Amino acid sequence: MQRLGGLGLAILTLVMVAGVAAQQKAASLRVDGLVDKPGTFDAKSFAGLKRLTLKVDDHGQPAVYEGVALTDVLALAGAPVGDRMRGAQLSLVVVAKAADDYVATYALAELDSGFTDRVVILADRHDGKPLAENAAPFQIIVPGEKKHGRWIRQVVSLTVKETR
Ligand SMILES: Nc1nc2c(c(=O)[nH]1)N[C@H]1C(S)=C(S)[C@@H](COP(=O)(O)O)O[C@H]1N2
Ligand SMILES: [Mo]
Repeated sequence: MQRLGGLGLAILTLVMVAGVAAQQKAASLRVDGLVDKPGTFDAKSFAGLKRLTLKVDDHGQPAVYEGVALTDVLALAGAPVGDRMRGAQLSLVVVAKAADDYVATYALAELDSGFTDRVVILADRHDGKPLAENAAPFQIIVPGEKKHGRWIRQVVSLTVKETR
């Protein structure tokens, strides 16, 4: 009986370790496509990026989202942002895909601080807490839009693509 209990505890521990590993695996974001340094990034990769706080309207309620600028994440992967955002780069789009295969797209130019003051963020916190399970590990927040269809939850990848 006691041996069985020990075995049970061992299995439970294994399951928990596997669960944590799966969560850590899920907490990463693939950035690829037309970028110089495609890769898989996680919270640690973003540690050096400037943290931003956005106060937005969420279904008529004030909400606070915290994270990093989406362009900073794209820059980590060598996407053509900042000074490189001109001419031919204006035909590029960012395709964000979620764990449930939901997809939203953004023109690279509409994310760029040279074109707009609107800052789109990759959020990891909401109202001072980690994102809810159906949004974690990352949700894109686009301030100033009447519909929130592009507030894509559980983002797993960002792919820079050509539209020409
Ligand atoms: N991953 C994922 N993100 C998503 C969606 C979805 O189906 N899957 N729906 C979008 C749509 S259409 C809207 S209006 C908002 C709704 O978010 P809410 O349910 O948190 O209000 O999430 C957006 N983000
Ligand atoms: Mo929606």
